[in-house]
Amino acid sequence: MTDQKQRKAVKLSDYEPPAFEVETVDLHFQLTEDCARVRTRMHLHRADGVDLHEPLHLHGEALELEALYLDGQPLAMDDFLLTRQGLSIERVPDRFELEVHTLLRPQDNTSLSGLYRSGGNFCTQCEAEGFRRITYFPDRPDVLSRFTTTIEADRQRYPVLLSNGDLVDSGDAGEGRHWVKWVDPWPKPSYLFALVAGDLHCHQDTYRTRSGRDVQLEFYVEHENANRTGHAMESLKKAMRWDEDTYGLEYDLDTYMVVAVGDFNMGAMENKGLNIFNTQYVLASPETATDADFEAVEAVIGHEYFHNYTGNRVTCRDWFQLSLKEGLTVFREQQFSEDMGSPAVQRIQQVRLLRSAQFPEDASPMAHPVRPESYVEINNFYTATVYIKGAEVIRMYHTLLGDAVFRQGVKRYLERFDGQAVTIEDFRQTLAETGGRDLGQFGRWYSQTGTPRVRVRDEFDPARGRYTLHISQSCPPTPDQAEKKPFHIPVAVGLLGRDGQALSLRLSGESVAEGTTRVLELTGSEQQFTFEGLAERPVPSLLRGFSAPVILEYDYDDDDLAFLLAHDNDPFARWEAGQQLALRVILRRVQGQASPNDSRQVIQAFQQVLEAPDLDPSLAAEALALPQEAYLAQHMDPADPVAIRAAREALRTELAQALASQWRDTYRRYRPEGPWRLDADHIAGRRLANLALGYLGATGAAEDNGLVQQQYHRADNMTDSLAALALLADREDEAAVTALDDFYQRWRQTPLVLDKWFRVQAMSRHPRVVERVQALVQHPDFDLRNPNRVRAVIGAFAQGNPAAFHDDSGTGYRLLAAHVIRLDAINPQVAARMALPLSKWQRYDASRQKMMKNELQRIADAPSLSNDVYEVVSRSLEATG
Ligand code: B3K
Ligand code: ZN
Repeated sequence: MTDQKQRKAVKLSDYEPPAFEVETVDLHFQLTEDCARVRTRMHLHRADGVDLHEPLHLHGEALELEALYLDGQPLAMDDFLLTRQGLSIERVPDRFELEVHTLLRPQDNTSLSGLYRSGGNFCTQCEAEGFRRITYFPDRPDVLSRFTTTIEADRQRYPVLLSNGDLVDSGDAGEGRHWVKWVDPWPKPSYLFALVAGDLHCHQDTYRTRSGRDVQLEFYVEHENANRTGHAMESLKKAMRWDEDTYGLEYDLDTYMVVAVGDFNMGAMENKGLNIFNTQYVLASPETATDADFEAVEAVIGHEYFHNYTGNRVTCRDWFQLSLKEGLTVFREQQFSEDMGSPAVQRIQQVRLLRSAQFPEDASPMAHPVRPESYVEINNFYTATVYIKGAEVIRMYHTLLGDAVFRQGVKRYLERFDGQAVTIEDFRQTLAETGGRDLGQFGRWYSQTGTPRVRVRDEFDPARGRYTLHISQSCPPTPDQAEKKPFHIPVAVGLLGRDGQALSLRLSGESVAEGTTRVLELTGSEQQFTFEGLAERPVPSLLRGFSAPVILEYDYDDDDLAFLLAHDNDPFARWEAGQQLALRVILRRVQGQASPNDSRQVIQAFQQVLEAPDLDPSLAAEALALPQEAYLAQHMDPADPVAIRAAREALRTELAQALASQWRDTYRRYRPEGPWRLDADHIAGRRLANLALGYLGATGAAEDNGLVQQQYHRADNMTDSLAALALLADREDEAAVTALDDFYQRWRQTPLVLDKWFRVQAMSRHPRVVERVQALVQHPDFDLRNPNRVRAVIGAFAQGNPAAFHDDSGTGYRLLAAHVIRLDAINPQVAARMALPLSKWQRYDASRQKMMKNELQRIADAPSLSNDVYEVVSRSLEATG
């Protein structure tokens, strides 16, 4: 099935520094309708200490080589070796100039890596290894060069020609063509190179940095989207201010450009001075974007901006260090979002995502450490583990060192390694030095795979007023590692008195009690921590703020959880208590062990949240949402997604009916009055009102069904319209058909909104949803070449609708496999991502396992499989049950 040579794994342990440095790269692009010609002139020298006989290796893929000159002399075919992966020249001087002429076909590039076309424009995506699809080059992050880029194209079709850095010159090229020249003063690795050519609208503004420099801000979008960039622009200014205020980091070029394209493999890309974004994270207007979309735009704009230091000024030595830039930048993005909104709500959402996306990855054949040790295709390692577990690991540094020392450490890291390509150890070393602490053991968070379990047992000695927590840790074996050593785990705890008051904490050996939250450091496999001066047995509040990415085990009884939900002074822990209570009740139901008292307790707890005098609507909306199906499934072995759906829906219906009048009151009370506004009050109001509407959609009462329809037809914004549409999409009645038709007719010309139409249907609880998805992939607007559309249908179905995807018939699996095979021929990166739900086969019963493995095998047997999909399916099939 495979050509072994092509499938060779790259290993961290094989790292060698580059043999040649590239000082300058001068690129010349000639863009035409059927091809692009690229002339690259570069100055290279042999790195210090590298042997004279060491040949020069350049990466290159999917290129036609037209000419090659060394110090001005043309090289003949037998002067070099050309393969499908690159080009080598046996003998080169210590210092020389190389000129490479390549021909590429961006029109046919459906992989969306390298230079490609989107919506009639040209754009690039070079991370991780796309630059080698533009020219022959040492395409690795530890080769940093100064780039100059000249672009020549038809003036009318492509009035806007952009690249990194500053525009230094431009002119007429005759025959209706023009050219521009860009110089980037900052040395950078090739993965940060970018080029855009198109007919685009530009939204301009300026930002004055705190040192008084004016930076031009420019957002480029297709003309019909001209009025949808306001929010992205404001978000950028906020991000720039925030990075100055928080980390003392000021932007370092005169222009910051963002281009939005409709065909993009991920969210966005931090190319130096010229970010390229998926339209999804730039365009936002009240009619087309939900509140969640607005928040996501702000977060992703921030994320890419923050990369300018954490990623661009200091980059990664090799791709195994990916989390060095991604974990840190996600953490900075999280801090930014916390500062712009509600820290508690943000934290809850982060943890929800970690549990639904990263924990399952850790439990799958694709499990890998935050710093992986080997890969076949690096694009498969832009994962939840590298990104969001990576951010959790950074957050633990922050917790252990404290905010001030952490920020000082990050500053020192950025100064010390400015302009260099470094490692995860370099970062840890700098933090350890700054904090005067040994963080050696902490390094295991990067090298060991899996989600640790932290088990807590407690005892109270009433005679001495002493309360002891016995905390132990373990980490299950993963396909890559059988045994794990103890992690360094910060466990934030608080104690509550029986009256609900948070107690001041005094640990044994301390003379005064201090604070109501303490961070206990667990470094051994088992430790104990004793608190003194307690009049009665407290209720422990454990892992406050989710201080470590672990699974916590403590035998709370249902009353404790209800008590914590009502009283805990840590908002995250309060939310968590409610989730744990609901989780148990749902699981007992799945196992047929539910007692009527179970739902009564959840109903009471929810009622208390709804009727609390100091209700915070956005926190309440989190507390009143039942745990996600993906999270519930982790607590069942084997997982039964169909039973989980049924049990969860049954509890939802009970809550809906028992609290119907409260939901109606809440809906009326919190639904914002007057025209749409994007402020905290309105957003929180919409969130809680729409949550209430969700329950009302489940009461079965005609009055409530009518309310859903009414909201759909009267909404003046996408948040309300989509919330109602999603509820209607679960139904089979006439009203549902009318609303879906109406939405389609209204938005068929607006791709991002049409994605929502596809997504709500693919994720619906409609009884014949599988048939519906089969129809959606036949729809004339479904397009395998557009990643957003693929994610909206295939991704939403396979990842976001577990009960339907795991339908007993196996239809969901077959549908996915067939599309992965077709998509692989078009876009391997996205195909590999879509295949991931099948990789989790071990979590299900024997019959599902068999069907899932059959589909994996069918994919594996497909001719000319990409490395991307090959790596996912082969690892999945190698795993044992
Ligand atoms: N650094 C890019 C991700 C590139 C993914 C390549 N397959 C976006 C980001 O994390 O900011
Ligand atoms: Zn990033």
